[in-house]
Amino acid sequence: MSDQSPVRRKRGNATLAVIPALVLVLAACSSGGTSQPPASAPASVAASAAASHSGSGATTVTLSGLAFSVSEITVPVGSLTFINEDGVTHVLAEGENGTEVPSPRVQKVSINGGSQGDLVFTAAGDYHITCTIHKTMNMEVHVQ
Ligand SMILES: [Cu+2]
Repeated sequence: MSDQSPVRRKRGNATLAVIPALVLVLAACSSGGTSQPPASAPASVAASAAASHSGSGATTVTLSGLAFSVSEITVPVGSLTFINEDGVTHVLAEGENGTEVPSPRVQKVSINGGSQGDLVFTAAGDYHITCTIHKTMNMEVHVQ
């Protein structure tokens, strides 16, 4: 199908709106097999803006364009809030590339579009977090 279309280089905010649609198509046609990450490059830019990382415990990560606003984050033990700005549901779980680990240390959470939800980290450590619906969504949470 259309899974061969390479994700275009984005050159402005306008293009960001196109990326979700592209990723949707890619995710739907996952039979392509190639697991090249979708335009994750702009994440670093959006990251600093979208992630409030005050260190006061009030930390959030935004889900937008089928991507995490940050590729990794360091937080204290406790809840980490994810704000879903997409129009689709994201199911966040401990794992990678859409697959939850066999014995997750974190209760996965389903977050509807336009809603928010928390992952609760009860122990320090490094956690890979993925969306079980959109396997290209991956980030790392360092819990202290
Ligand atoms: Cu998702």
